[in-house]
Amino acid sequence: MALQAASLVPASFSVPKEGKIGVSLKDSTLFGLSLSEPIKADFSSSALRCKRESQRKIGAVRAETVATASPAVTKSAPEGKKTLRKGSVVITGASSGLGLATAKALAETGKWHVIMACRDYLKAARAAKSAGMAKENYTIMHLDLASLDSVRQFVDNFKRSEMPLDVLVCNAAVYLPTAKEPTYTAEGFELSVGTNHLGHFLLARLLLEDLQKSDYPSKRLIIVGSITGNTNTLAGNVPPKANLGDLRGLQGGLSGLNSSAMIDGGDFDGAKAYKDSKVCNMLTMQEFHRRYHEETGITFSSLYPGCIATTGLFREHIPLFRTLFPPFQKYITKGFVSEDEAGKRLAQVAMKFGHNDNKSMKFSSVFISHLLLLSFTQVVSDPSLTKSGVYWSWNKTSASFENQLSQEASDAEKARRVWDISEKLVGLA
Ligand code: NDP
Ligand code: PMR
Repeated sequence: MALQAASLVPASFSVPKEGKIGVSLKDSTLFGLSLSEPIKADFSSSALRCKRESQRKIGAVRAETVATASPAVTKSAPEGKKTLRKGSVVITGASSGLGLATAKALAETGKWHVIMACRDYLKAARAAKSAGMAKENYTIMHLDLASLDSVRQFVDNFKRSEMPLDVLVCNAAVYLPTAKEPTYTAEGFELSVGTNHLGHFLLARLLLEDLQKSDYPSKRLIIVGSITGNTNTLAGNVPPKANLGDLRGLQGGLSGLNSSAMIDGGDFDGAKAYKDSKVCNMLTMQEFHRRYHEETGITFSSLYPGCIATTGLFREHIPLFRTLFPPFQKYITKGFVSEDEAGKRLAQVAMKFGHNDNKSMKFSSVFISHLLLLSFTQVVSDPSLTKSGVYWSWNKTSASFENQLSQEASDAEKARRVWDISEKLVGLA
């Protein structure tokens, strides 16, 4: 009940309290590495690719929320100077890790209002406070991706709030590498794929029309992917490898009853289920692009932000893993990236022209010369980040580049089938 009561409350209403190559990763295994097996050693290149509220409360939200449904660009008299309203971005799983860091990075610009779509209201409120986010820059709304009812409720609440939607970031995820048996979402889907893929699939589909309505200079749908779902990399070759097979498990509803809990129909493996879910995330982004980019002008992107080895994603892993994983990624693979840096990367993908959205309207010669200079130093986000249908990664100097997806993660026919089956599972078809 507390969550429901808090689900639509803007920040100002909150009560702030503040591989193994060849062996399974379960139990006592650490990095899943069996030294007897050869590793496809391309370290250098892989690092590179490497909830309802009364109308009264809704009225209060309208009154308190900075991001309103006013036109994106307004002329303020008397100078007739053009001003851009705040962008409005929904970020799932913004209560920790990458989602929180991204929310912080966007809120700090003063140009974005962040809707933190989180399952734990108090955790999100404390996180935003300790990140130093100013109350006028965010709203917390309840969303539990492991329940399709909750997803629908969130969408309903969001629409009632009449906030615009300019960017949707599908970031939340669970990773259950030590689970021996599958656990399930409210509707009975295996939890990792149910949360990471199916919850986001329904959310993105239901919010597509809101994105389409946006008059903001950039409207975007971003789905966080990962290197570990891409078998064209060393990291993606650490077993268990992602593999959606012929989708028989997904087709069967991932219920573990009459069908397998795994997409490919195999035995349950929590680490593989996560990696499979990431493949679904990356396929979904591309299928959105193929179906809707031209018609809607929405930019669809996925990304691998780097290995953020310190986040809560690894909370279910054995303690020794959690101790050794950050130094392993820092000093051995050199794929490590801090939460702050990863947040800036994702924020870059969310913002059209990075730090210079508003300035880009002023075509002074000073600005142009600065832009030319800065573009060489990557301080200005890469304008190519505006391209749709791309899986972004960053190199060691933190420059973004368009990365190659694995064969399976770029299989258009598989993407179409995952879309069609997912539609049925979430009740859209
Ligand atoms: P965290 O565990 O820190 O963040 C995950 C977020 O998802 C948390 O806010 C969590 O909420 C939320 N979440 C989990 N389940 C649900 C649910 N049912 N409904 C709503 N929210 C939920 O991990 P990261 O920040 O590392 O992960 C963020 C994204 O980055 C994921 O998509 C992950 O796959 C991706 N990624 C991470 C990498 C890494 O190295 N860490 C590398 C590549 C990709 P709560 O706080 O309540 O638990
Ligand atoms: Mg990996 C360049 C090498 C590289 C990179 C960038 C990652 C990222 N990993 C690399 C290599 C290796 N890892 C190697 C050689 C091993 C065997 C020793 C290894 C092992 C390993 C394990 C056991 N790595 C892991 C795990 C996990 O449990 C993490 C995982 O798969 O989560 C799904 C993980 C990760 N390695 C990464 C990244 C980014 C992760 C976790 C996050 C994710 O994909 O979302």
